Amino acid sequence: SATDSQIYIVGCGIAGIGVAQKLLKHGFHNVHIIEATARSGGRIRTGRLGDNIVEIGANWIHGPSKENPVFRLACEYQLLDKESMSEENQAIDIGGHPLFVPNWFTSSGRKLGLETMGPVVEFYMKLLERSQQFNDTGGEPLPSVGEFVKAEVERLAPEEWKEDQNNFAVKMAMINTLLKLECCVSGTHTMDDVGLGAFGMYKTLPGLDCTFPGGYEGLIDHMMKELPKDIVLYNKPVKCIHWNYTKNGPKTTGTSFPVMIECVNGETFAADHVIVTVSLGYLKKHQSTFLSPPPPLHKLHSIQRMGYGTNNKIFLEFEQPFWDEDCELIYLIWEDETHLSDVVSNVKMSWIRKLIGFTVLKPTERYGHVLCGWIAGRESEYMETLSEHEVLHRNPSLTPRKLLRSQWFHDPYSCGSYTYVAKGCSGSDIDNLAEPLPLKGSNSKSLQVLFAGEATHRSFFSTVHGALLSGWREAERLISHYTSASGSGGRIR
Ligand code: 6YU
Repeated sequence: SATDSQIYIVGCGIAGIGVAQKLLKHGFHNVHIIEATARSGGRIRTGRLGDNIVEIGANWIHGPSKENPVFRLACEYQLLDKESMSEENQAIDIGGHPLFVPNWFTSSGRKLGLETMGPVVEFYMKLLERSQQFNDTGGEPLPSVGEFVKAEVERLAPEEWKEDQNNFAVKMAMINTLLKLECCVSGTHTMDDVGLGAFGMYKTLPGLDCTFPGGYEGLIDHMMKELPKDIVLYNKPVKCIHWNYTKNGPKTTGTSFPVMIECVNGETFAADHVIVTVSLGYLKKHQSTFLSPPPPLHKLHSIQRMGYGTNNKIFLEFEQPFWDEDCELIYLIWEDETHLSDVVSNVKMSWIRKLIGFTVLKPTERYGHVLCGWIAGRESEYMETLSEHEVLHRNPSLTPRKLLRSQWFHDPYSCGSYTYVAKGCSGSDIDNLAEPLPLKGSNSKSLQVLFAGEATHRSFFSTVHGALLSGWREAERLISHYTSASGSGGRIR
């Protein structure tokens, strides 16, 4: 029967776990997850810095409210604090922009006053909001968010800013920091690579972003406890998925499976359906070998065109804070950067200039004085290649006692951080990523390879809830395939 189908899920991140959860609930029992590494969770990863837990990967529940399945699960498992679960917190709707209390520091260590910064942030936020509005209207004036924002700053910067040349330079440097921050949010090298027309495709949910006091990985642990103990085959990187596979056809072994999974260690697994949840970065890097035969051209082109970049964190622990007690976000401004740009001209020499600043880990009673630095793009990828000592040394004015940084670009199974909609891309590229192989075919031969994962969600790409929903979506696709295929022998419990 249908529930006897051999199903393999490639990747044990939250998308893969979500697929398994739903399929098992519907009575499928031959379900396995093949995972390249020794752990579950993928880009959800909680680490340690001294006695503290820190998030190496995903940080927040974006939009923690009823509609968010990650929020619902986290509540069910009792992983959040009271405040995050309150109706009041769920109702706060600020379009995905957390209201952090900021401090502004220049690269020479000068602390800037709110009266200088406030109007600049307000001015910039309006431009960013306008950048998101072309998705509904079309007719965007420029190809990328970066080009649009920079052109509008040049065009609209208030006259009174220009009258005070000194402050004008600082204000332009501030816009650069805000653009670099947007690179971190979008997971891109430069906002010039992020498509203006599709920028508004990303949807936010109500609720003020919250964290997991005990670590994001607690969510994964709870979800894994609900799955059979031996469902995951760890340490088995998949090398190639052979679909439309005929070699083990009726004449050889009696049973024929349309898909054969080949692992790096030579092991093979025969399957009726495979759900691929590896990152878009991994698909890009291995596009010519991961699927055999290769996917149709429109799918391949979308894999190539869509954006996938790097956002890294650098955690620093200090004896004493240099920031205000109520400060939640420290911005760093490079005063001499008066030309509008979010990239560094000499990456090796000046990669540190891409660092936007730090979020402050709260509550202080738990964390002590720990900052989380944010850095995106190729500057961030270069930072990964340096030793911890070299990373620290680049910043002689700061003297932390401990350091820990993420290295997502060089992680061989993430190959970067998350997806963005690149210049020239649209929602149909995401649909192409999500399209199963083959789409049509005789019933037993369709839906051989399905695709889930963060990159395949049209409005919540780049998030944990997007990844989870994409996993559920592909499980549902298989379930309804069998439910509607009357006569093919399938009945779902
Ligand atoms: C969120 C947040 N957050 C920060 C950082 C990162 C990410 N995200 P997985 O990769 O998890 O799983 C795949 C598995 O497959 C994995 O285990 C592999 O080992 C395995 N695999 C690979 N190859 C294999 C092979 N060959 N064989 C076998 N197995 C293989 N999301 O909600 N809140 O705060 C952040 C953040 C530094 C790196 C994040 C955040 C993204 C999530 O972590 C990510 O989407 C999911 O975990 C992915 O799950 P998955 O299962 O799909 O893949 C306007 C506008 C702009 C749009 N962007 C704005 C939104 C902001 C997004 N922000 C994120 C920010 C942070 C800080």
